[in-house]
Amino acid sequence: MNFSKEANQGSYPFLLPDLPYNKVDLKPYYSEETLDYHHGLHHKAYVDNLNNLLASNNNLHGKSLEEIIEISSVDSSMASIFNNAAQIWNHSFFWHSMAKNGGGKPSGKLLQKIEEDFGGFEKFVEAFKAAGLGQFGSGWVFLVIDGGKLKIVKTANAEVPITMGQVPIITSDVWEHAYYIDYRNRRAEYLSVFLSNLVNWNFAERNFLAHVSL
Ligand code: MN3
Repeated sequence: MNFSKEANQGSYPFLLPDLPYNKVDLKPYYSEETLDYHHGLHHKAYVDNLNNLLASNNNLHGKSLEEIIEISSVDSSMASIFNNAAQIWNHSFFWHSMAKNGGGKPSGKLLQKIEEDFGGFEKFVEAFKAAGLGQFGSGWVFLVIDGGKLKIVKTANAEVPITMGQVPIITSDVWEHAYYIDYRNRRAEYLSVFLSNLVNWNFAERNFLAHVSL
């Protein structure tokens, strides 16, 4: 998937990738303060933790982030490595899932496929919000391709759809740290604004077309 190159994730030691926009670009929907904490502290902590966990794990040096996620996802003794690696992947994917002047509707083949698989764009919007709101506790809501169909999946904690054979198209972070500074406990409002004003449909279209043209 070309997302790895875009996020420039490399291998051990992993670096905190830059945001794909300036920290003021998502205002007033997603504040600079939230990005300072969420990217500069939360995402960075996952990178530091993973590097510390891998320091004595020579056999994982040189592996890509996706390879580390795959290997650790099936070995319960590697749960800490999985959690931190998957959270790095999820956050990098999430930053790209938002854009300045985002929101609205996708176009072309992706819009057509959303209408086909959800029975209309508005039905997709409602289903995405309901899944994000219905995730009890921390987690993520994703639009994915699964077996040729677009689906909405919610994952708990660090879980990431790439370990389930699904192709992520877009995601929203529903951990409280993702929205508490700007929206307090109003997760529904955050999800609604995410879809109206933040979601990066250009990124979603690239992910969708890269997959369907294979
Ligand atoms: Mn987060």
